[in-house]
Amino acid sequence: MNIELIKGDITKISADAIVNAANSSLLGGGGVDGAIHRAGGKQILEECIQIRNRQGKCNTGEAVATSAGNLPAKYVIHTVGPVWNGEEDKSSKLLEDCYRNSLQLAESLGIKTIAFPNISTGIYQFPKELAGKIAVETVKNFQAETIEKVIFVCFDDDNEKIYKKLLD
Ligand code: AR6
Repeated sequence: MNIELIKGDITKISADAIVNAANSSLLGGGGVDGAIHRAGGKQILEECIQIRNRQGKCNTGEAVATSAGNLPAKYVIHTVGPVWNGEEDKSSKLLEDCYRNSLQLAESLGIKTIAFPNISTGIYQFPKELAGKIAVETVKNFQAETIEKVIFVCFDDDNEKIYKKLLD
């Protein structure tokens, strides 16, 4: 599995799947979630509503998939990161679940390339260094069968620096 770092906007990435840092409601929000729904159009929200009608809310650490509407990607994988509350062990495990469950769902869809934002490190205030370490370790430990490339998309300078160091 190749691991790549890109600085920029995940809505512009033409991977098979991009991951959304959503919330449990799956109905959109700010940050990368807002950007994905704005750029992808109403198709994504409609599919999120169907998922909610089927299974209820999406719990923290879990992942669900929709198509990607007007985005260059084929799928959006929506995962819900933990809100940082200082409970390091519990939050770290939930963040690890986000990455692992997203990768597993991608594999079940036969996906070859997947792009992740830095889940939980914006509005949810997870410490960026720790989040980066968890993201990179979880991806490296994943036994991939269909996935050939994972792209970490860093939007802010801090995360770009952290991921450069982690991936060196
Ligand atoms: N492309 C890539 N990364 C981005 C983009 C973008 N267009 N925009 C922001 N980021 P956040 P969270 C980065 O706040 O912390 C929403 O309201 C950003 O710099 O989007 O998981 C949801 O609905 C940061 O590094 O997500 C939830 O309620 C990273 O994406 C809540 O925010 C994550 O920041 C989730 O909070």
